[in-house]
Amino acid sequence: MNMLDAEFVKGFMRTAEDGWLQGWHERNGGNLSYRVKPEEVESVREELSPGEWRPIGAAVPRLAGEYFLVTGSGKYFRNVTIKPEDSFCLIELDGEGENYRICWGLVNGGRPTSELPTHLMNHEVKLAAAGGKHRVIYHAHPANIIALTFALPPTSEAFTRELWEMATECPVVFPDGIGVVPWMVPGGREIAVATSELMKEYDVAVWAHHGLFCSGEDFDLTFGLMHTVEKSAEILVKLRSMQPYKRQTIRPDDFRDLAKDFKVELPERYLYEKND
Ligand code: 2HA
Ligand code: ZN
Repeated sequence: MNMLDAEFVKGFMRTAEDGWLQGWHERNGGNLSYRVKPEEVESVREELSPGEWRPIGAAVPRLAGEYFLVTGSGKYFRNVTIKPEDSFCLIELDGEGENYRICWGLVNGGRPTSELPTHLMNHEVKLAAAGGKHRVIYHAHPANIIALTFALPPTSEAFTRELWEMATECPVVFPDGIGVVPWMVPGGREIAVATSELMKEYDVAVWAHHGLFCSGEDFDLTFGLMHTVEKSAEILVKLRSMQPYKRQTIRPDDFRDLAKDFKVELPERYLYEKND
């Protein structure tokens, strides 16, 4: 099958396009990866022509032999549907999970995203932590959540509780809450380790003054998670732009009622008493 006709490739491109249309991907901002299913790899096998092995920059032994679709370093989400072969690639990992090779795409040269270590370390954590169901890691630069990293305490408790309060669906969509990585230099192993540690507990991690990482089972769920978090952040920014206080809000006991009816577990550490 032609790569661009494969459903998993179409889903990848639509996600990138949707993120672009949301305004989350200025210039080359953001990156996306998808852990390809074995039968999906087989369906495009005749399209693949493996290149040279290159170091990942991190060791991900549990992902040995896996294939990933990933956006290219320096490439624009804007161009993913316009020139797909130039904008992303399919990579294969070696038997140690230390090297990758490009099997399709990036026809004009280049490398997978600069955040490849974070993507792969997150995939490795999720393979263990979420019963192997998570396949998508998505990084974007949504303006409202970034704005909040200058205003809220950089803690999981503050971000989770404030965003839960802004939209009733939030605790149902991300009941485990949100992790927060303090400002760090992006693109390397250190931020990858910090993010993947948080991904053991959360499906969402904020990078202070930078953006957001989301993990999910498929493109719809992962994009939907990013969208829900950013929408909630937008409401909080709007509220704080109107007035510094909340006249009324969703209270801890309201969340407990919600948890019962929607059959989700909401950790008590987010349901602390406060005055706004
Ligand atoms: O430019 O978003 O974090 C891609 C990025 C780096
Ligand atoms: Zn970024």
